[in-house]
Amino acid sequence: MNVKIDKEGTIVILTGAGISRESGLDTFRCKDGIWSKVNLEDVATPEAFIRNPKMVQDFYNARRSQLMEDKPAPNSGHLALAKLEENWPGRVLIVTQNIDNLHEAAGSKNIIHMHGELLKVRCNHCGSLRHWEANLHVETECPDCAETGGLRPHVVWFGEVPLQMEEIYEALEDADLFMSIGTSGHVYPAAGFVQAVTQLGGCHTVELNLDPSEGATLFAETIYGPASEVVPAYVDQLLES
Ligand code: BJW
Repeated sequence: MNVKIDKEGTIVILTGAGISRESGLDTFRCKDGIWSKVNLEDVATPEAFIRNPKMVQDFYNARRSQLMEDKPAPNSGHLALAKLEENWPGRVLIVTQNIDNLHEAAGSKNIIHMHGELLKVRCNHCGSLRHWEANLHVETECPDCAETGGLRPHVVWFGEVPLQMEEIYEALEDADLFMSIGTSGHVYPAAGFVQAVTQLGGCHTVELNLDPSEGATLFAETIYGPASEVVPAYVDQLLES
């Protein structure tokens, strides 16, 4: 860490699939990642859900079952961020692109899931939003309006607007430290956050990732290695500084 952050300051942490990889969850764009096995146009767009809802439901059913059955545990990267929130005198906000529940399992409280949550579904007919652990089928009836065909995973597909964007940009405006962890920087608007805080001024930016991301040169500080190692080390430095 090459600067001192005000102890009362706000820390905004963007996380991506890389932080959950050592917990056994696949990333998207690594060599063996999700997009090497399935076309994103077939499963992660609203058009795909209209064209072939079964294929989309099956894709998310498999990932939901993995969370429910394998019960992946948070790793030391997730745990370090929970420790930071617990011990940092200022505000700590995690903005995660991940739809898994590993930040919650680690004990973090202040979390925005900008790309949604795998254990939630919503109804296109009545708009209800529910915690959901079972498989979802095209004919599954909505428990609130009893319509079929409307229930969908509560996730943000390409072309849809990510969640809680106003809250995220407000936090970025206040940020004294912006940390980006385990994300490749391919997907906007998340990939644009580093530029946004840099333009606002007064915010230190750091990338913690396995490899340099698309936007690596935009960060003031970069640290490369597995999240389970580099995140706890960085958090300890912050708390000791
Ligand atoms: C490790 C590690 C270890 C590995 N330790 N690190 C042209 C230009 C600009 C933008 C656009 C454009 N054309 C279209 C767009 C917009 C589009 C977009 O960005 N497209 C790009 C592909 C170009 N974006 C959208 O459509 C978004 N909506 C939008 O823009 O709305 C408009 C709007 C915005 C704001 C206000 C108002 C209006 C929606 C994006 C939805 C993304 N959805 C997905 C799938 C749904 C969720 C799910 O199924 O899980 O979200 S796509 C997928 O990518 C998923 C992820 O959250 C997201 C990001 O991936 P992530 O997390 O970065 O993973 P990877 O695999 O890419 O990277 C992993 C990294 O970890 C790597 O760097 C590794 O090195 C590292 N790593 N092991 C540490 N052990």
